[in-house]
Amino acid sequence: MKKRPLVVVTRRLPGVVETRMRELFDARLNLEDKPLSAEELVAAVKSADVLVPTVTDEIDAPLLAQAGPNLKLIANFGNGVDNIDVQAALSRGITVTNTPGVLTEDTADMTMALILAVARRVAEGAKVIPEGDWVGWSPTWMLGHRITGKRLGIVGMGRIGQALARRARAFGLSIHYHNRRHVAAQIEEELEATYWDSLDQMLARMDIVSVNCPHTPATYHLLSARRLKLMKPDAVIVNTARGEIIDETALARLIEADSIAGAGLDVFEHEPAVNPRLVKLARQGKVVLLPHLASNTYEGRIDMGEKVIVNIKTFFDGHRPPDRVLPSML
Ligand code: 8YV
Repeated sequence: MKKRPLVVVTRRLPGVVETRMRELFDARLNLEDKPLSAEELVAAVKSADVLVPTVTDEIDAPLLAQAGPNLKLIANFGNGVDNIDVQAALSRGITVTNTPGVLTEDTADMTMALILAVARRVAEGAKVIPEGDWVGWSPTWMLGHRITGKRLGIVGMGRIGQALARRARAFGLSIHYHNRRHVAAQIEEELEATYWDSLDQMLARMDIVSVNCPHTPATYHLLSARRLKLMKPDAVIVNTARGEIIDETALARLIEADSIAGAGLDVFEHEPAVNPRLVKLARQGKVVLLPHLASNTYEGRIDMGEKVIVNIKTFFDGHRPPDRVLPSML
């Protein structure tokens, strides 16, 4: 009988996914859900045939240098692979896969929720009654901003950017985007989307900016202090991609100075640590902070697990796994 691959999973996954993994593989699960220590990660890469990490595991080149000869596949439980030094893995003959597609709609929903939360003061308003502070309706109290008729600038028009654009159109926003290249003409037409070759020029004209590109060396601090300063003082920015794409300190400074009106952030540069200046701004109601929730649905997590299983299974059956991460994607 063919030996079952030893699969080390770094975090607790939904029950049905873990059960299926046990049926198919020699699965080493993390039932306590305690992130692996540096030593435990080294032990995992030394012994495993497959490592299943998540965004909370840093799979860098020094760690991969200690990998045993059996490690042939890193099947990431997640879409973004910025937690993995993919080049280092590929150069050691290790295949890397991710879980694209199944998080798209959930992430776009949460991005829209953040846009509404910031513009219409949802988070701030939701605290008033539980805290016993409501004295009654007043015509000028707690006003937000209308989003219908405003301009949304999407930075990164991949699957999630496009799913956001579809939702935003239903809310009456006009769609603008900056991307490495144009999306297909048919999609551009359907979304009535305006392509901006220059990110700088787009930023200067948008009412709402949404970050939806992957974090790669090329997008680190893409929203730099200089670029953030180009935004209109009444504009807001939301980020459900990766914290590292925005210079968080510069963003906090510009919101404090009323040079940007607000922000809705689901991701942070140094998760789970969050810049105290942003926390203070959240208390003041200028920003809405969510703890990396954008893809958190029961359905999404099971779909992600299914993808991980299919990637491992096809790989060990001698086929090309469907979600290989290729150097051209980085
Ligand atoms: C996941 C994400 O929760 O998939 C991604 O890239 O950012 C998240 O939605 C996380 O990555 C799981 O590893």
